[in-house]
Amino acid sequence: MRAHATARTTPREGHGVARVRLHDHHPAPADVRGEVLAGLAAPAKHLPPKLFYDEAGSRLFDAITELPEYYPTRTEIGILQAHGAEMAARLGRGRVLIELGSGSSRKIQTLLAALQPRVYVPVDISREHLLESAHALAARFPTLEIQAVCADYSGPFALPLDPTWGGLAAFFPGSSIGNFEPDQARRLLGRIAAVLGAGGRLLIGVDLPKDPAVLEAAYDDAQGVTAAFNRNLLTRINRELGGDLDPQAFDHLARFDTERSRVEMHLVSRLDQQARVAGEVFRFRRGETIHTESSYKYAIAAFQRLAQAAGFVPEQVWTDPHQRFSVHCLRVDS
Ligand code: AVI
Repeated sequence: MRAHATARTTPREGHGVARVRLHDHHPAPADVRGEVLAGLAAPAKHLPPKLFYDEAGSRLFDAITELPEYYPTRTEIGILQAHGAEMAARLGRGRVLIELGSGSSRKIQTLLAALQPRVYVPVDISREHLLESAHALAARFPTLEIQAVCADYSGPFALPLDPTWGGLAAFFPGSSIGNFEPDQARRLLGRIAAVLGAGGRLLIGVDLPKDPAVLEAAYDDAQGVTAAFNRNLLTRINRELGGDLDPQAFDHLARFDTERSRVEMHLVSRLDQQARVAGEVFRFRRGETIHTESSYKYAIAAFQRLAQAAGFVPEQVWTDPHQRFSVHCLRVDS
């Protein structure tokens, strides 16, 4: 992240006075080439899951959240709707609400209605996505002050916070924390705690471990949308790095590793083959896999231990009636 962020208000026709201010930290573009070449050259091949989200991948992910098998999104929304008032009481109304990753508009709208914050600070790496959702919310909540921050929250980040705004609360939905390795997750939670300061609160959605058949279906749906999402990684690499990987020569695989409590997604080579990426040749044996994503599932006590190691005190946790998903309220220890 560059030292100096630029700030500007972003007027939009038809929305009256814009209440959206953009703070652009100009997040460095990912070193796609370096990460892909290193991942494909490793003895256990792997690719970084953040590469899923190009335009086509983001559209496929939106479609995943609507699938009958993919329970997390609708379950988390149900929890927010059922317990919004209690969450607002914990987090405090009329405060500053930071959202990490400006993702599902249904989730944030439910929370904004319950919390009625005085300032909303969405943080997202994609400038277009950030502004699009900020302006949509500005139209829906015309009195809300929106300070949108374009930054990569998975690394060190600072926010444009005015001390007169009072207490801070953050929202990190979708079990996105599960896509980080536990060590990285602890470090990320530690950075969030540092941004919030003593007494600040974090509301975080965390997927729970469950029957492996339910988990594996959620990541390998009958319509093949998740398989397309997984293979799109290869299409993106071909386009951006100049490659001739054949996405159809790889099978989509999702499996739950009970010991590590994580769903792993892989692309499995259907045959002995080789492909060229950015001028380098890579060989794949039949059955060899490229590990593309881990999605950790944390039991309530396990997640609370992780949060405590990062400087939080667990305050409350809400789940759905089937114990599929959890939403934790954590307070930064003083
Ligand atoms: C974004 N993230 C929390 C999703 C998950 O469930 O781990 C990504 C995903 N991968 C396949 N389906 C959804």
